[in-house]
Amino acid sequence: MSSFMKGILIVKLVEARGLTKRGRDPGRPYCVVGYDGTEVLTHDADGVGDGCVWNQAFTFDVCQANAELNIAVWDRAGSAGNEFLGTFKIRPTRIPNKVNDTWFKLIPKDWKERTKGEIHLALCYRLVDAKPVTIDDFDLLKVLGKGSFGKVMQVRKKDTGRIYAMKILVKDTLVARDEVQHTKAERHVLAQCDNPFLVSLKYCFQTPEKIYMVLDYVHGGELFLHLQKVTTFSDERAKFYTAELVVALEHLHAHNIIYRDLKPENVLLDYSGHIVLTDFGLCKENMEYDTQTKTFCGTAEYLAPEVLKGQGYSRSVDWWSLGVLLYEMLTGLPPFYSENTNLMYKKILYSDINFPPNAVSEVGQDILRGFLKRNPEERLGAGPDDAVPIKAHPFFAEIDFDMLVSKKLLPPFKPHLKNLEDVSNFDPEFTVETPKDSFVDPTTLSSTLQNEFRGFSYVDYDENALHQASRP
Ligand code: ISQ
Repeated sequence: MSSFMKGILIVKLVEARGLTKRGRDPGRPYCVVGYDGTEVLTHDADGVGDGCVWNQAFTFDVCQANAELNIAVWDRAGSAGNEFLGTFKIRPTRIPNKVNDTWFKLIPKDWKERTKGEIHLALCYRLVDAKPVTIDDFDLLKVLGKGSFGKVMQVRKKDTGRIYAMKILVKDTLVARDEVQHTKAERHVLAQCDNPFLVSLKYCFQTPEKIYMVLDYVHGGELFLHLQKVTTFSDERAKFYTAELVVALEHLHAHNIIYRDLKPENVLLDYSGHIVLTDFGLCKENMEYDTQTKTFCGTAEYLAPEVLKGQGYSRSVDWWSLGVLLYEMLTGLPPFYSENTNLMYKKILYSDINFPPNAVSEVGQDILRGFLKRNPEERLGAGPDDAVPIKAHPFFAEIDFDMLVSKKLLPPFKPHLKNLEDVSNFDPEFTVETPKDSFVDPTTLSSTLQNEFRGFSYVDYDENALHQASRP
C-alpha cells in the first residue's frame, strides 16, 4: 500500500494448447486474471484446441512486493455456461523491463478433477515515475455506498485502466463524530493485513479536507444482497462462506485485532464468489486473546451479550457474530431478531436459541450452540488456540482448510456480471447517483487535529529510492 505510484506489471495472455474437459475441446475458453486483489477478464478465445488464441494484454498497478498472479481458465460454452478448466499461480519477478515469455501448466482446483493444458503468458514489470497519487489519477465511475462518514465510489485509474473502490472520508465529519481513532485503526489494519479474504488497500492519500483510501473493487457486492434474493443459503453454501470467514477472522486475531463488526453488509463476494471482508473502521487493535475492551460498538443483531452488558469483551465476540451470521444464512433471520431493538437486546441476553424445523442439520445446530454460548469463556474459539477447535468441528468435516486458504476450493455460487465495471450487485439507490468528489469548505481543522491524520499518507522510502536510482 502506498501514496506513491511504484510500478506496473504487464500481463499478456497469448494462447493455450491442449485444453480439454471430459475428453473434448472446450468451445469458448476465457481467463480470469487476478493480481493482488484486482481481477480482469479476457475475451473468449479465437479458435479451439491448439489454435486457441487471446493475444490480450492487461496492465496492473504493483503496490505490494511479492503479490501473486492467479490465472483461472473457464469455458463459457461449458455446462451451466461456465465450466472450470484449470488454474495456476505465480509470483512474477520484479526485474524491470525483462520480458518473461513462458508456458504454464494448468492445475485442478480439486484433486478429484482432471485438467489438461498449458497457457502461454508474457510478463513484464516496469517502473513508473514515483509521483504521489492524487484524486486526479482516477475517473469516478459510480457511487457504491454512502454513510455518515463519507462515501465509497467505483473508480478507474487513468493510466492502467484498473477498477478500484475508493473510500472518501471527510475529516471534519470524522472529528465531529469522534471517528478519527476508528479511521486510523482501519488504515493500520488494512496496511498490516495480507489475506485472501480481507480487502486490500492499494493507495492512501489526503488533502486538508479529506482522506482517500483506494481499495480492491469487489465485483460481487454484499453477501447481504445475495442472501436477500434467495432468503436462505444451502448448507454447503453457508458452510463455504463461514469457513472463509473463519480464516479471515483468524488472520485478524493472529495480528491481535478484533473485527467487532461482522454482519452480512460487510462481507462482499469477489468475481469468482469468494468472500472479502471490508470495513475495518470498528476494529480494535492490540488485543491478545485474553485482553478485554469496553467500547460499545457493532450492529445490534450481531452484538454479543457481553458487549450489550457493557462488560469487558475479547476477541471471542467475533465468533459470536459469526454464529449469528451462520444462523441467518441457514434460516433467513438472525437468531434473536426482533423489529423492536429493546426486545432484541433482551432476547440476546436471555432467550434460548430456537431452530426452525428442518432448517439446520444436527452438526449445524451443534456448532451454532458453540458459537452462541453466552459465557464468552465457554464459547467455541474462546481459548488461546482461537480458530483451531472451530476448524476441527464436524460441521467443517468436508472442508480442506489448506485448500480453502489458497483459494483452491471452487465457490458454490458465482455472481452474475456483464463486465468488470458492472455494478448491478450494488444497491441502485446509490449507483444511479452521479459520482463526484464533492466540495468541502476549506477545513478549519486546527493544526493539532490535522496532525492526527499525519500517518495516513504512507511513503515507502525504500521503493522511492529505487525509483530515483533507476532513472538515467
Ligand atoms: C470494495 N468493492 C466494492 C465495495 C466496497 C465497499 C467498501 C469497501 C470496499 C469495497
